Amino acid sequence: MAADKISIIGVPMDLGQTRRGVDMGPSAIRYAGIVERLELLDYTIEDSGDIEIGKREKELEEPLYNLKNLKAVSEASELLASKVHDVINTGAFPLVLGGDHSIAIGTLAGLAKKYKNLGVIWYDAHGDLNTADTSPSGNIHGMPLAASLGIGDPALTGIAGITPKIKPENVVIIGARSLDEGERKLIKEKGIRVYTMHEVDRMGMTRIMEETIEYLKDRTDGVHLSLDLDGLDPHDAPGVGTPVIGGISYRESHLAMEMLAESGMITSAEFVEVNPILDERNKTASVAVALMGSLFGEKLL
Ligand code: HAR
Ligand code: MN
Ligand code: MN
Ligand code: MN
Repeated sequence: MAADKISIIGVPMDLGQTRRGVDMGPSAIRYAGIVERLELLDYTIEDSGDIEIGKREKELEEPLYNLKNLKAVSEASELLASKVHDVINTGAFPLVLGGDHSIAIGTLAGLAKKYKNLGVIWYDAHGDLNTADTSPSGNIHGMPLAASLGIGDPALTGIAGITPKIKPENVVIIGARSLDEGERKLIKEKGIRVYTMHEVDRMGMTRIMEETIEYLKDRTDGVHLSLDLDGLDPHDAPGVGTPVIGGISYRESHLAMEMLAESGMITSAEFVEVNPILDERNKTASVAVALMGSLFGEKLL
């Protein structure tokens, strides 16, 4: 990895969706042993604790035009953006633990202050490319990739005073199998590179990662991994709020992380949507920790 110090930022965010429990994701991942696991790999680990998240808006006050908890999500995003930027400035690798996927808005905002050509690997069953106009749910965790591309409400696209944070040609989505109509349209319109589950089946993870690494290598000045645990099959990662059958396996995911580790190109990462309330004996948090182990260079032999 690019740094020998890793700084963990917990984001107990659950306001980007409506199921309770995903705010306990950072605790579940710590309980599953993330700090100890990465220390074994000879990194210096700093756990910066959790950032503060505001309150859920009352049903009566919401939604502000199909954007649930917009104000609180927007405020938390600003806070996370400055935290991430502070971490980068110390030279450490920012490792962000969610929380629902709306936190990516803040993470990418913080990264955009430094990286002008940031690459993003979006490992997810979903595209997260909705806006208030296209979202079937009004849940902001279905919108962070659109917001980071500068598409959507200014309260989400304008975090940290930079719009957009990333360019469509620097994004690679892997594992998609649940895309809404508006998301499909946007993918075609913007020419975003997507490896759906069809490609995972057909090409295999090895070729997908080889292509992804080759594609991002020369065009970017840093690469962020945004890993939504629902990208994995619910059999391997049951503790997520919006499971979709037919996902990426545990082994394929390890392979992907190992190839990213070998590439040395990842400069920041976030692991999101771990919900211990919906989990089976903290299995999903443990899977997240195992994948982080591989991402940071753990080897079997
Ligand atoms: N696409 C749907 C929506 O916008 C479902 C999004 C589910 N989201 C996540 N993020 N877990 O990947 O509501
Ligand atoms: Mn997601
Ligand atoms: Mn998802
Ligand atoms: Mn492994």
